[in-house]
Amino acid sequence: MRRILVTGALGQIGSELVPALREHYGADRVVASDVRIVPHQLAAGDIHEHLDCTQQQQILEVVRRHEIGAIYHLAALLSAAAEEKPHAAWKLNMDGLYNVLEVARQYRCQVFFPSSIGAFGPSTPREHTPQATVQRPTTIYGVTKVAGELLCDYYAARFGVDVRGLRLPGLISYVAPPGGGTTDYAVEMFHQALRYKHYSCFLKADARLPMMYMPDAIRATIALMDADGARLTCRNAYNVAAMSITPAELAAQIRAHVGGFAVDYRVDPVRQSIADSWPHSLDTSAARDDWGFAPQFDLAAMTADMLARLSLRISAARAK
Ligand code: VAH
Repeated sequence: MRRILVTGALGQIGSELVPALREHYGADRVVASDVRIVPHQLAAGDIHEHLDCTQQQQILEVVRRHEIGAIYHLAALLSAAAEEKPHAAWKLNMDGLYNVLEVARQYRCQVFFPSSIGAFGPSTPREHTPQATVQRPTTIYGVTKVAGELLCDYYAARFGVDVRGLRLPGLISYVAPPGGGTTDYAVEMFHQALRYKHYSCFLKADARLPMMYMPDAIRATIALMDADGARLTCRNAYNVAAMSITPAELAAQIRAHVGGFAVDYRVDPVRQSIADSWPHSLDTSAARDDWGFAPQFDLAAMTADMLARLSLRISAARAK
């Protein structure tokens, strides 16, 4: 079997997807890459490449060197960061994807593309958002995600590239810190609850968004890529989510474990306006029907697991 390349491997998803892929397929089958410098704590035998996805030749060289057969393309600027640097976001999110698809076309690689609920906009039905519906996002992040979905559809139809993708909700993880997202409040809330029993939230208390625990997102990603391609009716952009929550609801769940946890709301108008343009909840029936999407963590289970694992990490860090 040819190897797997993960771009953006040091990001929030990559930090958990790379270990999961190494466990699933074998450590020597997975090449992690990022534009950031190689982490010094690499385990022996883990393969890591420095890779700027805006440079197609660099991707070509890595694919040839390691005989890559599948590319999980995670390198991108997230919603809030993208609004600060829209031109850089277009370059990385679009040129990067175009370069990956071009290399995949030439070397017959399978491709994973992470779309997002950001691909929807204020004119999209917000409750139980359908798989096929209006997509007029008002953020540059969303524009790159809709354009990305269409570019992936084109490469699949025109060139036969086996590209698949998920419209990911906000993801909550205990491994990597979030970076530049609108849904990052959910991760920050857990860290602040354990460290300070207080959090100042940058979204309104009732800002409802689709969310999912990272282990469920990793399982869904691998399940989609392993699925029988003939069953994929949506291919590049399956709606997936495990819950629809607000900051106030998450805070109440955390408070059941962390007595006295207090939250105040210091709304960031930019990230609140992004959240206001996104769905409240998604229809995930296509993913369930086509390839058996079945998240295992609801809000209560995620909260308990996050707090338990984060507590261990914080204690271990303090012991150093
Ligand atoms: C963001 N975490 O907030 C990402 C994600 C659905 C949100 O795309 O930008």
